[in-house]
Amino acid sequence: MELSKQELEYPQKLLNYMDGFLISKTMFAACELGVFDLLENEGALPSNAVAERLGTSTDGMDRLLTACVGLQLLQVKQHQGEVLYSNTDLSQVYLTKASPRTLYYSMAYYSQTIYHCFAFLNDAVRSEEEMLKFMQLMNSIWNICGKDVVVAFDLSIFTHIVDLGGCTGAIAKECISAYPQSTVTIYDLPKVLEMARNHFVSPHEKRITFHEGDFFKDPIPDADLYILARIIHDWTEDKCLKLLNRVNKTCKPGSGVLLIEALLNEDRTGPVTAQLYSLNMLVQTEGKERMASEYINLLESAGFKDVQVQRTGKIYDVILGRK
Ligand code: ASE
Repeated sequence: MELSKQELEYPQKLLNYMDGFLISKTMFAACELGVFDLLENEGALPSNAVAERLGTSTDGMDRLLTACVGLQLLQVKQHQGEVLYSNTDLSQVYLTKASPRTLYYSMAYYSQTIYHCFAFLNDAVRSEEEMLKFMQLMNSIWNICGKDVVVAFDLSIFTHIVDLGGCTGAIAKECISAYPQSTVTIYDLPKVLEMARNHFVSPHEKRITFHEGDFFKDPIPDADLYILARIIHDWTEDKCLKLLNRVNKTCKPGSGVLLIEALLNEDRTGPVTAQLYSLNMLVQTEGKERMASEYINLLESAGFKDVQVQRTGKIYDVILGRK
């Protein structure tokens, strides 16, 4: 596209884009402070009256109202030496809460939610790098707790293990090191396994294999033990049951399922780490941390029996069920 000399000398469009968020935030502030609602109910008012009614500073409100005039969200008129502000037709119809055509709630959602999410836009766009950082986080805790969770029960009777949502293979490596007879398949989404192969699992590791799939829809390969490490805590009750039922269907009698999770105490007293992680699950996922009794119920509802719980004293504990 041809750019005029004028546009190149004075990049108006870029300046408008640069100020775009100042404009949004000004409109959101006026909405949320209740400027348009007040002027709708009271008619034209001077800025000090608006400030007083809305409990703001007079100087701040005067600047906000003036900016709204510039944005054509308010109009201004002089009356007996007083400067009076009132709504424009546009703000009356769309920015007052009570209007049948109101956009007030869109403005509030943008201001309170989307605006804050956009603070992380750069990271979201760099998604590959972000995913690697997340996988490194997922991997690193097993340096501390990995050994404990795989030896909490004697798993030597299970020779072929499938780690559902096995991610970087950290648990798979712990299993083959603790159980010399075992082989482990890391089951995860294709893009996760690509990262696992490129950054985490050596191709010389012949006892570890990969299986691409979505554990909610794709076939689950045969095994005598299924491990779900920090998987159940990501999901709602419905999805946990769906997943555990799928695992149960694939299991042969005698096969096992091992959940690795940060257990909450039954009496709600702690551990504080698990309580804090549960808040993080609220922020980052659909799930939550659960008590041992809740995991036992989930496993039994999905058809597992002989469910046993073993606490490790570290962050992550283990629950073993059998078909
Ligand atoms: C998940 C585990 C984690 C999903 C998102 C997550 C962790 C952080 N974000 O399955 C690891 C646990 N740590 C915390 C703070 O929750």
